[in-house]
Amino acid sequence: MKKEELVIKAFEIAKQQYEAIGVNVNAVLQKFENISLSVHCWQTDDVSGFEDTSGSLGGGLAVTGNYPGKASNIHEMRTDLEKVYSLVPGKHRLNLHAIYGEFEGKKVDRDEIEISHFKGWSDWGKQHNIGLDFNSTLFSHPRANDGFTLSSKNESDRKFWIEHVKRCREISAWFGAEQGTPCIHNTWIPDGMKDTTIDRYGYRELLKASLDEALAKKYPKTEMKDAVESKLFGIGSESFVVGSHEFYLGYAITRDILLCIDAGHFHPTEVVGDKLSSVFQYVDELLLHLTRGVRWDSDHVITMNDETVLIAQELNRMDAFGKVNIGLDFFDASINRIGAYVSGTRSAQKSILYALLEPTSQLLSFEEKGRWFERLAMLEEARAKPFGAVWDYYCLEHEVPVAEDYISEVVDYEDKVLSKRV
Ligand code: RNT
Ligand code: ZN
Repeated sequence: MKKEELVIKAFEIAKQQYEAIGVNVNAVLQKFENISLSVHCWQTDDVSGFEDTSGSLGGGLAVTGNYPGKASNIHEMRTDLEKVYSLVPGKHRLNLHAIYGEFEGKKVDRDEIEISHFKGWSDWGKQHNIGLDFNSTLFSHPRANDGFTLSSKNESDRKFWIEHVKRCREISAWFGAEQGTPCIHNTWIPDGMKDTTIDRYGYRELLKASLDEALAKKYPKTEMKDAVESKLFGIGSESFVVGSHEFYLGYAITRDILLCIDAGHFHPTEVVGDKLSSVFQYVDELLLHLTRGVRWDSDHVITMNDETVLIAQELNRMDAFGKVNIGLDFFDASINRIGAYVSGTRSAQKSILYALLEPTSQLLSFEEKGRWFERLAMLEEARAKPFGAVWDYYCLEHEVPVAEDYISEVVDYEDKVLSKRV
């Protein structure tokens, strides 16, 4: 039997098996079709950016490995991203950072960036029908070297970073208007201290004031939406992080903006999937950064692990996919970067599809009747249903490689394109 026929046949059988437990596969696939991921641009070049500086990655961020083939200019980056999108089913977005503007070799400081530096990205987005999201870049800069940006006690530095965020929000709103889809603008700052900090309150007070100033200008939600991203600790900020979860949860609620939850930004024993139903009691919309922490916030390539699956299951159980913007945030320079992207993005998608195929109403009915054994058994049996057959069919329908077939395509791209780079 031809491979295609096999995929279709397996899908038809899978559909019946899911129907037997009350899951309508066609309805699931329709829902899945509308879920876009915002693919982060920074896995192409290890978060280097295209500024005219020789500065290194800062803010406690670390990319390990030096696998050959890293993108070193916008052209290479776009070529790589186009390859990634071609190997992933569905319609997805691109998440940019401010350091990825087209500065044409000129020194453009962070408080000088303008819409014109991002015109090329907007054109590219339109050309490929890819919606754009944006991030202020508050790291890898001399004015962030002392570990503080928006919460800096150095007034000139603090003002500098406020100006940066203001400009990034303006660029975001412009992106959103140009693309006809709201641009999510995320703010993450590295601010914090390595050792016991005395004035925790003072720094947080400064952060609040800075954000209020930077976010004072209101843009229509059809153009841009603000998100703030918390963190537990970073390299060099082990004892104190100004932008903690409590800080931003309160900030997002009181300012009616989005909270960004990065799956790697909590204690390793905390279950991030459990947080969503709490946060949604008070916050209307979320930004997620899907990533995989290994023992710490290591930003390993996403796999279909328990955490990613639980996040997806919770979104499905709350029917909250319409209230969440799903971004990816991993960077691994020790393996083929395009392979990292494709594998990680597909694993995020697989986790979501798997969650959508859950027999939720049956599980809920067991739960509400106090039938704990039945709930447990059903959850376990649902794991063994032919989810892979549905995924393969979805890939076939979207004309992207089915199952492991993308591996050879990545290797081929490495031979033809990546290995030629100096
Ligand atoms: C850092 C945050 C942040 C960055 C990107 C590059 O810990 O996760 O989202 O990874 O902005
Ligand atoms: Zn993040």
